[in-house]
Amino acid sequence: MASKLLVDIHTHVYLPRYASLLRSRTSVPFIRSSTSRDGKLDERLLILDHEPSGGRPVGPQYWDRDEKLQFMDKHGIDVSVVSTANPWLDFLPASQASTLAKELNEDLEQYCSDSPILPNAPIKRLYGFGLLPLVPEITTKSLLDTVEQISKLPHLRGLIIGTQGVGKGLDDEALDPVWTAIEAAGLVVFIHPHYGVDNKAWGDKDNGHVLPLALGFPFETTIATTRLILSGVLDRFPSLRLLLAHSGGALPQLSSRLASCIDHDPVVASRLKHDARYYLGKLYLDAVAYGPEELGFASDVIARSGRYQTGASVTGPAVRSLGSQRMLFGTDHPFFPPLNSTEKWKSVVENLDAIDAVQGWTQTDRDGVRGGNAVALFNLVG
Ligand code: 5CU
Repeated sequence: MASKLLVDIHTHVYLPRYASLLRSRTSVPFIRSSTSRDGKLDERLLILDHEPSGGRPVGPQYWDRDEKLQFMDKHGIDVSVVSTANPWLDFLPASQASTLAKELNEDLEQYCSDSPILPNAPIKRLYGFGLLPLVPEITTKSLLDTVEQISKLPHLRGLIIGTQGVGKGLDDEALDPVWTAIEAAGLVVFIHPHYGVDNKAWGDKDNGHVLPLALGFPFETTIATTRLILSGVLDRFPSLRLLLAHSGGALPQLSSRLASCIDHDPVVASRLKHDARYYLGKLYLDAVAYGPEELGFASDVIARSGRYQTGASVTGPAVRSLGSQRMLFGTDHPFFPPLNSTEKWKSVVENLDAIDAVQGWTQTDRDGVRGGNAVALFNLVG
């Protein structure tokens, strides 16, 4: 039964405590509240730089658990592994981030543990990724205490992190004790973007949020993960389980170029234990790519990395199947709501259709990407 579940591993929440914090602020990130002439509360979310037209409408779908469950029911999603949405605690001073991380982890545990049990499987409908207070000047002790807290909360199966680390990115050696603790606890690390790349790259035309979200977000993940690989994190922590948002951004497309640049660079050539493509095969990617060709390509790249792990070349139809085992369905809810009222969200339907249409994936592979891989990765057995 469990292998046929539809599991959404990329789905966000602003827990009520976090939404209250955003309401109490007047600069990004914040929620701006006003009352319209007919007396209705109008709330707008401003989390990115240059939010167009005074922010985006937000409502209970961002914080209310019943709304999450209704969204899941509408789209046939059995289980969601929910994470706090960006920008997490990045903008807070260390002491506040430390306290709030602990509180939000408890809140998320409650959010999940009070959720219904699936009718035909002894598992809950909601699990979660906890938060670490990854901000400058935080103590290592605070980070380690929070990893320990998350590992003891039964419905939290991983943690979500941005790309900043404690201010110097994910290739900062100061994070080594944290990777050690996460690896030992067996928690999945979901790497998610928020900052994009330098806004100057987007030019002067008003393209709304298209460029920062379509390109900036995935490029940020690509750069952060590449830096992490280059710094040898995956050599020092070979059992670390990293899940990349948006199918790893441009990393699958660029991994052979990366390998070649490393081979030709006197500073880096001897630093890593393996060819760069080896590390691709250690990653997990969400299947939030919206197209079957992109999913197929990413799965090929991941499978091909087996060649660099075992020396054996993987060929034929088995390649795609192998790669599919590291890809997991996601929706990005509550972001990307439909602009016009529709029964189902296009962003969800497209991602599901893409999984169905990847050439060379068998039904078993599709079932894995839809949920079986998540059941295994997050140990969703009860
Ligand atoms: O639309 C957006 O701004 C976002 C966001 O901020 N975070 C995310 O995960 N998806 C879309």
